[in-house]
Amino acid sequence: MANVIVIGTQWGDEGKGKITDLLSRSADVVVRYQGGVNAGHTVVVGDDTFKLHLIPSGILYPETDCIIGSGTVIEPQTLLAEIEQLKQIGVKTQNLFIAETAHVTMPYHQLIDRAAEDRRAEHKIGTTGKGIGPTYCDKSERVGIRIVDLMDKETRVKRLQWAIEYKNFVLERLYEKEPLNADTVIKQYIDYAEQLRPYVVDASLKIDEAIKKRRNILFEGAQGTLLDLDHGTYPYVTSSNPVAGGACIGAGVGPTQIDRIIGVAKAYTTRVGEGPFPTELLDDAGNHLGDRGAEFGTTTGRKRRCGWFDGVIGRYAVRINGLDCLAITKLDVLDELSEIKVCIAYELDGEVIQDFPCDSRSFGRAKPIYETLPGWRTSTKECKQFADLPKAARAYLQFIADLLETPIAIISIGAQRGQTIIVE
Ligand code: 2SA
Ligand code: MG
Repeated sequence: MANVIVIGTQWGDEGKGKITDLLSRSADVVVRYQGGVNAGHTVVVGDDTFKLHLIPSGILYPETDCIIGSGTVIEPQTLLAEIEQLKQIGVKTQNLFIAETAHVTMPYHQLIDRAAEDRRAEHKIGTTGKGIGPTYCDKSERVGIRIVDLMDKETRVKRLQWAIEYKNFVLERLYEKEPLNADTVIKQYIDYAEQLRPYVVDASLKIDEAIKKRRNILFEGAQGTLLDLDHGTYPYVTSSNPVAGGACIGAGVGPTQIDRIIGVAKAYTTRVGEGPFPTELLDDAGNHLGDRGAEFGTTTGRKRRCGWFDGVIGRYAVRINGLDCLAITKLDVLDELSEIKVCIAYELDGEVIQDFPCDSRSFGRAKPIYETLPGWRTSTKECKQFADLPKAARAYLQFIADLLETPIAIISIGAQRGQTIIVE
């Protein structure tokens, strides 16, 4: 297994939770390296469904260390609720660790996130409203509160006081919103800090210790390649780096420590929030994918937009992340279709292009060029190995692998742990 990064190749919600859960079995350490409570992983174990936002799904394995790394942003109330939810079902959290250098999402971040979206009106991004962008903004502006700041009993009250005063100014003057009561927020965050204290570590050091002991480390990306701040469909992106390179920065490890990078792709495409989506289906076919795939956001419950698999995006994800192999999820959602389309190139202003256009305006004008493949119209849900899949399903997967010039290593055909095919 060695040190592996798992990332989303599309706009998030590719089913990374299930794939990381699977790989967590062979991992000794699982690390989240970016994002915050905007992420949502659904893991199904038997009759139990877990919805996790910050805690890596590896937490379900008691021997696995789970680290929330420096590049993440931590909203303490949600994190503590997740810890509580796990405790109630008997999952211990003594294997959870939080980076002291991670930034903290404060109540003003959520207020500003929503107020800014309102102010942007038709230019809105469609954020999750969880305060992610404003938390990362403060990090860049160097006015953020880090976990380590909350741990320091001598200075934290002053530090919080100053930050809240500063943000109250922004809330009142810029957004005409009510200011926050500093005392209430400080009291609340000191309480959170003391509850989180047992989990706080120097995360990069902890990961380095694991590397030196040759333990297997799994770096778990949240969101997806096209939501990357630098390489996604800017401005309709999140404020962190979900791409594989983000793992090194967010976890605090050097690139030489990474052995393998796995890209997770849905057998079709979904997107939540605003922004262009060339293969989007606004007809019955799109509704069919949404219904069969239960395409609603884990965090906000928003309906996801659905469309065909986009090979241009797929090839881009292979390049940007340096993918070694693919995990294709939700293949079973296509089971009833008589025909399935795959986008193999775009037509942009009369020209055929193979490469993803980095500029959102060009991307917005790109028209998909499709190859139509036959469907299989049988259930794949019970298949145990690649050879069990219907011929047309195998051909569909091979078509994607050829198009992306990347082998498929894992296929998922349902939410249960057992509904997974490892390609030999
Ligand atoms: P933000 O809140 O600043 O990160 O939003 C910016 C854009 O990033 C998108 N985004 C996501 N897209 C898909 N899944 C995400 N996570 C949740 C999930 C989403 C949910 O796993 O299901 O529950 O709605 C996620 N997080 C951020 C967002 O839609 C904006 O386009
Ligand atoms: Mg998700």
